[in-house]
Amino acid sequence: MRTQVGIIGAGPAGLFLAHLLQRLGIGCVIIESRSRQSVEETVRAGVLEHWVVELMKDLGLGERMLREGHFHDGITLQWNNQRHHVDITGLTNGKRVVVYPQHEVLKDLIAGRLSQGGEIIFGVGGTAIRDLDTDHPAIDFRRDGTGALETIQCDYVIGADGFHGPARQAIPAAQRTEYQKIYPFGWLGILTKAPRSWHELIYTNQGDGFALLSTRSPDVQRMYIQCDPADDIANWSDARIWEQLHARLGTDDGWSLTEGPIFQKGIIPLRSFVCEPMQYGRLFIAGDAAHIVPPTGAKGLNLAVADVLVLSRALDAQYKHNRGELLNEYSATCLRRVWKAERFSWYMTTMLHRNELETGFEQRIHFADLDLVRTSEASARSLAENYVGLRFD
Ligand code: RFL
Ligand code: PHB
Repeated sequence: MRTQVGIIGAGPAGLFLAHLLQRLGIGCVIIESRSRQSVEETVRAGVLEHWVVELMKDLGLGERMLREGHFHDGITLQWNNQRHHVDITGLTNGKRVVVYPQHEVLKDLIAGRLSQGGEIIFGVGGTAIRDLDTDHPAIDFRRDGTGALETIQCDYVIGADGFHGPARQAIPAAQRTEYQKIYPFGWLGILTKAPRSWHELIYTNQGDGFALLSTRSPDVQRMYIQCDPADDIANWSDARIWEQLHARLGTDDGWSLTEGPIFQKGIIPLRSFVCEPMQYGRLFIAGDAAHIVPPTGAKGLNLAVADVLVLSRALDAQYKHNRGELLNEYSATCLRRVWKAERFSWYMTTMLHRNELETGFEQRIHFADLDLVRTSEASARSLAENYVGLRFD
């Protein structure tokens, strides 16, 4: 099989890239190790930055998001039983974020790609990348995991295969530097069939620490609490989860959280990670393959889309004008935005979680940071600009 760009992974990075390349008239093939159903059902991110919403519309993929997404013009921060509204829209010249789940975005991207005749090969196994330091790199794979060995010959290989995929490892260890921070807490996330309890997302640091109240639809809500990342979900009965949510989200003014049946729950660890550079020869890595942020800043999916927007422009310059500078600068260009998202996600995470390894001094500094957002417009504006999505530089 021969194509211009071979993409590994049908997550947000791979699928957005395929749409961007299609619009530019550049050919590509995506291979994905999971089934279409698994990709479309995995519950992950929730918040789309302002410009990602615009991009979905530009690509002709925004119709369902505009209908079913929840447009938010602010977020609520909470500590000491008090709530504080951060006026994101007022602080960013009218920008808003949209709560529209990642798997719904993926459904729209997959349906759009297939209806345009684009190829996505689901359920592959044995993905291997080779000849990256030549001008004819290749990806080997087996259809359905066990079929005959097939090869995609291409000009460029894109590793959009997430944190555990093989692409990053294909950069020789001596040529990459990895930066990592593992947090001593994880998130326990639930989906519950209940009506909305509040009109916007609430991020709180109260009682035993962090909780997040988010939404999925008028009658399904998404909530998270910090917990021990090594804990077993079996230790968390529904009653214990609700007790913690009430304690961390409770206020003094009579507000109450509406409970409902919990139909999904799980624990994820939190980490920050960056691989530099994001390129080796003809391999370009994008999204979680190159970097991870803790979800507190709602940046992971958005950062994956930012990488492939930069990449699509660089590939366009190469194919249309035979100019390789943008491809050569791909890693440096992306990493400027990546590190700012890493900083913001770390800031939100440290400010909003109880970390038993920290001193009382550090814990109090985090509450000062929260109070600064309440009392300083400059501090609130900085948070708002980062949350809604920084401009591209
Ligand atoms: P993905 O989504 O992991 O997709 C990679 C795809 O590659 C496939 N793959 C392979 N395919 C072929 N051959 C192989 N050898 C392969 N190995 C792997 C995988 O099956 C997979 O389908 O990476 P991508 O595209 O870079 O996208 C990144 C985002 O998914 C991720 O950053 C976000 O989900 C993070 N995140 C959030 N991001 C936000 O922007 N806003 C949020 O509100 C937000 N909330 C979250 C989150 C992540 C969470 N979890 C579960 C980690 C909330 C949570 C709880
Ligand atoms: C979500 O709704 O899943 C969500 C929202 C905001 C975050 C992280 C996750 O920061």
